[in-house]
Amino acid sequence: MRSVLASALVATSAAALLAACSTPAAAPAQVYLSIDADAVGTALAVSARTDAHARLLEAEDGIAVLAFDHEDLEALTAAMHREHHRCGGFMVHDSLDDARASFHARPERPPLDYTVDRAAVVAAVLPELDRARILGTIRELSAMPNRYYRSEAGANASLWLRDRWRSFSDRSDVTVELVDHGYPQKSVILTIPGSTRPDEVVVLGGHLDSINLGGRSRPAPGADDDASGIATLTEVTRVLLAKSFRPARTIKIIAYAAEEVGLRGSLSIVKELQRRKIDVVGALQLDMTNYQGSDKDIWLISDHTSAAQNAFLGRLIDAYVGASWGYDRCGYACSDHASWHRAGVPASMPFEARFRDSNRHIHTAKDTLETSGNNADHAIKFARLAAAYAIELGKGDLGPTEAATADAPASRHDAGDGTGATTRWLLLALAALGLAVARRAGRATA
Ligand code: IPO
Ligand code: ZN
Repeated sequence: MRSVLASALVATSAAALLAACSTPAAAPAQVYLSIDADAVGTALAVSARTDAHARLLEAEDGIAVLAFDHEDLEALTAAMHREHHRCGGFMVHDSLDDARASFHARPERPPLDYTVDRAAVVAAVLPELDRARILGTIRELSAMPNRYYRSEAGANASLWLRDRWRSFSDRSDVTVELVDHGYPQKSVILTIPGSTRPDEVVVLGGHLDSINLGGRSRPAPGADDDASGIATLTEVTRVLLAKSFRPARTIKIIAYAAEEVGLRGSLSIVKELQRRKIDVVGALQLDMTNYQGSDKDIWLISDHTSAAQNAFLGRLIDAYVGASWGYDRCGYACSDHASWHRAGVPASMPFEARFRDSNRHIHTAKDTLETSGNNADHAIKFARLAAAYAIELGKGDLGPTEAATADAPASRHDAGDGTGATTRWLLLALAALGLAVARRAGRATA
């Protein structure tokens, strides 16, 4: 069924298409794009501005595949935004076969049972989530000059995040690794292995990179897009580890590189996990959590996601988050959930606003904490949801809490359970007794 090619051609500027089709082989740094067929003209026009000349190769079921120069990717992101009011809207692949696989998402794996039966664990974790820490992390990430996937600052952001995540636990079973994709920025993956079902993996992710569509050298604070998602995940991870969470299933927290230029980091991670035949049972994407633009709080993206898992998220919001929610759509390849969905993994994306009300400063120097309200009052709702998702899909329990071992102030914890305080009083009393006995003994010998 290659007939959609015809509609793609209609939607395409004939001149750009002719120019593109008559050019010889593309430049060496060629990648393959999958893109909504109605945006083919945009991609070809972008490419025609440079000498790189893209070629439309195939189209099927509303998706087109093009050969494209990777130097033109930022310009394509900008053009998709300008002409189609889409953020992203295309995937970048290394091979034609990978690109072709985008014509149809793989059928979704058999649905899970999605039980909600970990209320006690969720109740112990949620009160520890701290909006001030989310705010602090957004502040730190957005203070970097940019987190562009090909810049030194973007590479440093990966190291910074790895170190932050590593600082949350000295458990030997918890690992934090960098994933090298062949460009400066690395993805970061923290893994908490499952206790009883380690072969089933639950993924929570967001993207680490940022972009300024006005040019690579301009500031790209990306406070909302997507420091907010990374900061939300970071706080959830901190609390799960502080509470010694021992999931039954394996949990992976992932900060993807290079989302803004065709979901490149997530596509390569999904491909690698598929190659290793790893059974990912669910993926949650947090891309923009801190700008409240609409009447309802949380918007579940209904296209290119899992209806069954979305319904589960709705139940989690009602049971644990106490926020209002609705459904909205965001189009082809709008964030990293699409990489999972394409592979047949149930994927969801809870979003900060309706698409039409979402933060209009993203991809500019104005995507700052100031333009998203200077607080983390919206992001905290997504932290509650993500923690509930990790617990109710990961299952498992809390281990013995080493409450006072970490850097946390001991007094706060003692106030809660009283055992630390009691021990200290006992020791003090014993010391006093010992002192008195020693004095008396001293006097006796004098
Ligand atoms: C985005 C995501 C969902 C919706 I609805 C609207 C906008 C932005 C996202 N695609 C992006 O730029 N991520 O980097
Ligand atoms: Zn973005």
